[in-house]
Amino acid sequence: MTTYKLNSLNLSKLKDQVAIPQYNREKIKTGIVHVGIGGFHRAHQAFYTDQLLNQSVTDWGICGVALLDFDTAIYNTLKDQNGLYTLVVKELDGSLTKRVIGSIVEYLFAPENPIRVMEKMASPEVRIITLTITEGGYNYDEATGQFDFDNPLIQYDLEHPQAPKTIFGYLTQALKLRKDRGLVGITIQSCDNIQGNGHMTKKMLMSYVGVAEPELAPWITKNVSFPNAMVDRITPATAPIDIANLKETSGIDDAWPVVCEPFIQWVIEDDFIAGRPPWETVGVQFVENVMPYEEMKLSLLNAGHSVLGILGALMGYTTIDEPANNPNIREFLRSYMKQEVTPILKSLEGVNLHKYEESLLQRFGNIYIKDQIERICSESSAKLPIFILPTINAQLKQKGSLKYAALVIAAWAVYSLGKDENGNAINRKDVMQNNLFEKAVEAKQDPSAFLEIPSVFGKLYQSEAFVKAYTSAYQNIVALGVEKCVMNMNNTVLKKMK
Ligand code: CS2
Repeated sequence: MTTYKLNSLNLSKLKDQVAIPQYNREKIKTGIVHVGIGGFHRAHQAFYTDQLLNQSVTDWGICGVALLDFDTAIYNTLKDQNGLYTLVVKELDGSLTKRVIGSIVEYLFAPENPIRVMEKMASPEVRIITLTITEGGYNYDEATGQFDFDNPLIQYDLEHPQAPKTIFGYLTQALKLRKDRGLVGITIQSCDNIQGNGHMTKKMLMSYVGVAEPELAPWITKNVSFPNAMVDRITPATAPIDIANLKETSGIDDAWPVVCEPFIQWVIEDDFIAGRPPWETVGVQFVENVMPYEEMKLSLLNAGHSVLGILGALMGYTTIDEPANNPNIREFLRSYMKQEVTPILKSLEGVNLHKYEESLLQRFGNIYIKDQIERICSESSAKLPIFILPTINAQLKQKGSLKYAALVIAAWAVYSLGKDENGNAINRKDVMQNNLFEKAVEAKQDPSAFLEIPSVFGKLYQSEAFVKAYTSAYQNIVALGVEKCVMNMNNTVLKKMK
């Protein structure tokens, strides 16, 4: 099979192999600036938008911004491929559905030219700035509930407003330009896994603006909207084999295709001050209040991932389907969902929580996705306060069940020592890694020491009920190993049911 390098020039040559954009990309105007062009954005928002552009919509193309030095590789790839990439959906039966996505019509590398990025955000045709900057990117301090001004990058941005490093520096200067030029307002839309992600974005940005450009604050309040949204599509990191397979089976030489599951969902509050694309025509749900959807997704799907990831890593597994298809771990996760999570969720019209849980277990168990446990466990110090802590706090309030969540946190303490149960090193990636390791070492003498990280656990260490459940789980894991512990808990439930 002839192989073609993926770029605009070769696009039409690929049309017999794969679905390609049906629109003239040169005619598409940029209406959205998106910050953070990792796999998730390219499997989700860029895919929805590509479908939209196929329907003859022309003014909602995306300008993808790579914000961090670390993003050089993806930026260079997109530049090389004129913004094109292949989305490979791994279906439940193992077949692959491939499609070249064309909705990223421009791309910028912020460290190379910060002013261009601000100018783009401030250009009149841009009406939405969307973000996937990860949970940690919001600079929220769990301990104080406030914006973390001690972060050296924030200090840097305050001193270098024209060449910032964080999203807050960029947004502030771009909004200032819009105000000074008398332009219309704009929507800033988070696509990250955070409860109330729009509220969080607004709160954090306003804190920064309050110090950096206080006179801008009233303009933002009046002219910028921050809709909350729930986003969903499991998107593992692209593996070398995915790249090789694509070349072999379709003749597409794509340096960075994106692989993902078939499921996709985006639920958004319809609060776009300067207009929005008709995304509802391609399956996006617009609702008045997205909070219950977010809560459901974060505390069941994302938390479910962390449960499987942390327990799985300790057991020596490498991909999420492995613990998900281990009957003991699967049963444990099911119990966590049923006994600790769903009882605290608000009911949602048209959503059957039981079915939602079962569909998650099926998605996690998809053997073709091969979602990396390493990806799931990365940056847990930013994830667990969002995915699991609210469940624990709600259960504490109503003096309800805690033991499943406590076991997961205890497993995380053991995980943070860096070795699995077979003595093999665990590849960890977390900005707080050293701190976590130190506390994990202390926990060997006194398990509760691990809970004394206020920026992660808040005041949890003061809760007698939690500390008790957690300490007992910790001791059991050390004595018996994860699987036996989990089996014991599952058996207790079975006995009670009899
Ligand atoms: C995962 C998410 O990062 C994580 O821990 O749970 O990336 C998850 O795959 C997505 O939110 C799915 O929508």
